[in-house]
Amino acid sequence: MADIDAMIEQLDVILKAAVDAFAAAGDREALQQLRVRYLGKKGALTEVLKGVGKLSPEDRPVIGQHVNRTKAALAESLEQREIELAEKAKTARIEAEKADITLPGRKKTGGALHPVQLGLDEITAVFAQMGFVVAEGPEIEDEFHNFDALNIPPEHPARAMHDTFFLKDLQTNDEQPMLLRTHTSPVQIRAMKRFLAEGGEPPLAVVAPGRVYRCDYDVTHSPMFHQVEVFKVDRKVSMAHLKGVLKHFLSTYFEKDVAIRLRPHYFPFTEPSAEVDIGCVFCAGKGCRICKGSGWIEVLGSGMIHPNVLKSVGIDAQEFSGFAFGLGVERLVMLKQGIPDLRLFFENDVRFLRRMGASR
Ligand code: 2NL
Repeated sequence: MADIDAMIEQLDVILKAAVDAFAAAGDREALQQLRVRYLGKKGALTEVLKGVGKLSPEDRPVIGQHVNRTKAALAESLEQREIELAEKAKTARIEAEKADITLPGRKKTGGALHPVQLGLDEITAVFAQMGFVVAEGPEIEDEFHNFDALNIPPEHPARAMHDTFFLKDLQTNDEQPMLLRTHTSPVQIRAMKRFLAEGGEPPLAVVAPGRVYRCDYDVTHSPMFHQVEVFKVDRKVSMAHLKGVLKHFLSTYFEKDVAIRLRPHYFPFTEPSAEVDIGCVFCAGKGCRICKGSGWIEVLGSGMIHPNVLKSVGIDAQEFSGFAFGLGVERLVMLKQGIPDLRLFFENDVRFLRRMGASR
């Protein structure tokens, strides 16, 4: 005969061990395994029930009651722990997803225009406001538009001086060498030709901004830089018109009344030609390191369009005349913004670009 007291004690031991194990279970999976171990078909309680057959008939209902009570206690304890663990998991999830709403926001850094692009736009706008039509053209050019039409014949020393990048694998049908334009003058030539082809008659006033290329690279030269060229053709256009436009442009761009002077010079495409100086914007003409003590700073080249240039596009040089000038954008931006070194424009140091660029 099995001992009923021993069985009751065994049930108590199982209950106590189970309650301890439930408390130690760290998550739902662990608890599920314990449920199988204690309450499952092959669990600890089932094991005890197997011994019931060995009891006397009068003891059997007694132990049955005990087993049922233990089972209920186990289920109760298990359910309690399940609730606890669910609560714990929820708290952990909230903790993990917690956002610190007191943190400062991340500032978005917007883009900015490159200072050279900004200068190009500003300069172009001054002329556009005066009524000059904005024209653009190809950066890959032929010798006719870059040189011949500008009174620079094949053996002219100015060709060599332009340090041209030739594209030897790119030739037009008539075997003209192709090149990267060395100035924006070909845009002007194309603009004049198109205007006349469309039946236009002077006056014609054009501003041509854009990238140009010269095989030249040192402290003051970059192989790619920017130019703005301007011309006006009409009857009776004179140096006086040139000087008036220059004075208005330079005073507007530098945002003050700048003095200007014209010095005789030579360009193949203008006659007469003049280099243009402004009164030094750093020392107001007193003489400083920037203007090398002269009080003047050279800013651009200009002149009256050479009759050969007018002829090359089919304009009667007896009836019409024109002024033209060209300027380097990098140089003008450096003077206006006090930028000491050309290379800063091309290094793309983001600190320089943020400081000098214009946010849009
Ligand atoms: C300089 C000098 C210059 C021109 C450009 C020009 C254009 C045509 C006809 C005649 Cl279509 N001239 N352009 C004239 C004089 C000077 O540029 O040193 N630029 C940076």
